[in-house]
Amino acid sequence: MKHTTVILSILLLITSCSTEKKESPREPLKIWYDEPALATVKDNPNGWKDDAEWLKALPLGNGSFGAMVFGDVNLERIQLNEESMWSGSPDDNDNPEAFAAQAKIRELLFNGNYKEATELTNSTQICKGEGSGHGNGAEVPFGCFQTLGDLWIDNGQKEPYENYHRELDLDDAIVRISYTQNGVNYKREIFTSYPDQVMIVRFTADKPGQISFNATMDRPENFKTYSEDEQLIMSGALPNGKGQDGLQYMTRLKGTNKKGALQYVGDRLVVENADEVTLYLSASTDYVLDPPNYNGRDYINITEANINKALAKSFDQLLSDHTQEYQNYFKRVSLDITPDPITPMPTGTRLERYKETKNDPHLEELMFQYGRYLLISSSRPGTLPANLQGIWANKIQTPWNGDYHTDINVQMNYWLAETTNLSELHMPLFNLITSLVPSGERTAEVQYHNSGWVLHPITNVWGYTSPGESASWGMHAGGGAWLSTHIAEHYNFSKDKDFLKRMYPVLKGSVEFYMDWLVEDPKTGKLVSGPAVSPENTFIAPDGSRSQISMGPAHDQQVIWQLFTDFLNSSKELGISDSYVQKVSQARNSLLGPKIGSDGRLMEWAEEFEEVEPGHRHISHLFALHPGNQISRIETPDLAAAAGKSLDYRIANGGGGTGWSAAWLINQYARLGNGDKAKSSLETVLSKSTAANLFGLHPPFQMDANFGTTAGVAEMLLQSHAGAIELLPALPKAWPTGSVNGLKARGDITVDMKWENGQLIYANILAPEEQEITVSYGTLKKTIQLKENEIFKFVMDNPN
Ligand code: FUC
Repeated sequence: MKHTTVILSILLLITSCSTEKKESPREPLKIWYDEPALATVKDNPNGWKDDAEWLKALPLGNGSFGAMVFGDVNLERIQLNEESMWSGSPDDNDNPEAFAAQAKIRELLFNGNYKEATELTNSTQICKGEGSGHGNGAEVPFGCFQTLGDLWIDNGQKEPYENYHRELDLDDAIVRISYTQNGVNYKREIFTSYPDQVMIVRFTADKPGQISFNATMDRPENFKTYSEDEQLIMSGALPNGKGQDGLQYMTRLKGTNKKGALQYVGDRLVVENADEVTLYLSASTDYVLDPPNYNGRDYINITEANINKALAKSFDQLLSDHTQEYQNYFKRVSLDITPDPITPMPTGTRLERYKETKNDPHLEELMFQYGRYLLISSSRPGTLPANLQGIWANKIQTPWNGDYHTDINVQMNYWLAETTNLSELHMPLFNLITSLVPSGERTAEVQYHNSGWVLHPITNVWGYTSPGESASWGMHAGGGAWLSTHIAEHYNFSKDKDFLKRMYPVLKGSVEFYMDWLVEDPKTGKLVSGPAVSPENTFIAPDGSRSQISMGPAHDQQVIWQLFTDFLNSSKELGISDSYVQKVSQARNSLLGPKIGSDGRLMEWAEEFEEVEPGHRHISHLFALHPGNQISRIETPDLAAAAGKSLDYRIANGGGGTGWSAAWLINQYARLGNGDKAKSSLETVLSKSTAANLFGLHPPFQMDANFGTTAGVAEMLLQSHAGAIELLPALPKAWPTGSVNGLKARGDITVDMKWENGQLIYANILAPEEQEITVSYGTLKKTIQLKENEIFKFVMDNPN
């Protein structure tokens, strides 16, 4: 923050510069190991089984291209991904029989006939066709995100090695490997460049003529590898799920050498006795996020042009362009939660030790920054959004098709985007949402005879918007509302009015669907959603049957409330106050709102049902607490207390166990101002749901836990959802001293903070535009006037 500073001292006047921020040298943000991930251990072909070695490999990515580097000495394996490597194709899964049964289902539900209503929902409301193939959709039209293949580099040696080190440096997004073999010190440096759209792999040695290897590329199916024009090419087509070829792809590999020989022989690149070798790899597909055909990218020429452009640059130039572009995102935020120096220890050992001690602030800092690293690596302007595995998948059948689950998972991927200062990286999600409108309109019309657009709990890159193939999880029409709330969040943080104008029709289209979808509960007169599930949870109905289907589950009610509220605020921002806005405002006021049950917990369903699984991983009825803002400890303390009881109860019953679920709890406890419980959920993520390479585990591997954890830590330190900017709202006792720079609050406000002995020392607050804001710290609340681009220094004097 290099701007003029305005200082306000709170409590006691202070002008001393002793509170000035001192830049202390930060610990290196490295994930490192003293042994390789073994490339010789084969992947389990079962997509649902994690591969322990793959989960030791180090991820690189430029938003669309991903690589997992094993760093094995004699056989290097770099597993490759391209974000659009999806089998399947666009398909019509909307069920024209659905509408006719809806009135009957609602009547049954209102009359308490859950068993019959559930049966009728199952037989009439689900999608037509095979849906997601029960999460195994590689061969059906839904399709599956899958591996691009592997680059294998075999040096033909068997001798022992020593001094082994491999690392991923989050500061520059480079993997470095070094070791000594036969008295030669070898090095590999690997990075994936966004500006140049290539992966670069450089091999060097400290003695001449020591680099020899055979390199090839393959994948489990649907490929051919050959050499052409002094390049190695792997290309093929994926099945479209209808018996034909679908997506086409190509990967090109080119090598350059200093001394020695380099040639292309059949499906191999052969290097002999070189001093240094650099490999350039570029991949693309014919996919375009453009319905209805989703194709037309000139992938053959694109890969060729990328390689040629990269060849024209020096290695140093490629490296510095990559580093600069990457650091422009990464360096915006720094976090330091301990004054203690780091004890050097390989990350795997550190993680194992954490499982015992639950105490390693450096690992927690690393995990926080890793989430940011992973978002930068899997989501950049112009790419597809990060999916269930970011962009990293090593199988043909990725769990749950590596799709976009819209009943928590893809939303969680983007919670950190705004708060951790990566707002531009949110854009791929909006491109996806916009692309879903045409098929979502068709689904709204065919399934429900409604206007607007709708989306259920899953989608893919082919515009899937129908319900899932089982009503128990698939009858969730709230996906569109939840996704649309991200539009307002992006605007709230960025204040980008052009964005809001552009996305307003999408937001309105979502509102239109729910305006038609809501019906009046004959007993209460309140507007309720249904037939609907509370994401993936099951209750015992009064008739003793087990069901997921009801009218007005809290989650739907809350996401719709949030959507309507966002729409009303957005309309105001854009100066729109027509009769439709009035109608939405009235509807919002008639919605069935959050209710507290007889046991003091926030109710998950409109009636007080017993849950089949009281520790269920989804905590969807607390959406209003986080990420929504209908409930807050300031505005609605009773509801917040009830939400707290629900959380505690879930945990007491074994909940919050899967990676993303525990990550959500960090955020929810942070919203409740309970830093110690938030920290305890962070401990759960790290000790139970984190792989050796710090990837989140459901299990299987799922990246939402990484993103949700980073968002949770940010939420512990800064909040702005309830009007005021809350400084250190949920600081745990375990982090008494620290600092954070570059976090974002709503209003395009950047905040740096420093604290000691658990007390805030100062906060530097900066906005690009003049505005009046309220800042709170504990019970202290101050209204302050921010001036354009001037740091407001909020100083606590003698906080103890
Ligand atoms: C939701 C969750 C599952 C899993 C899947 C990808 O269905 O209920 O736990 O995370 O998404």
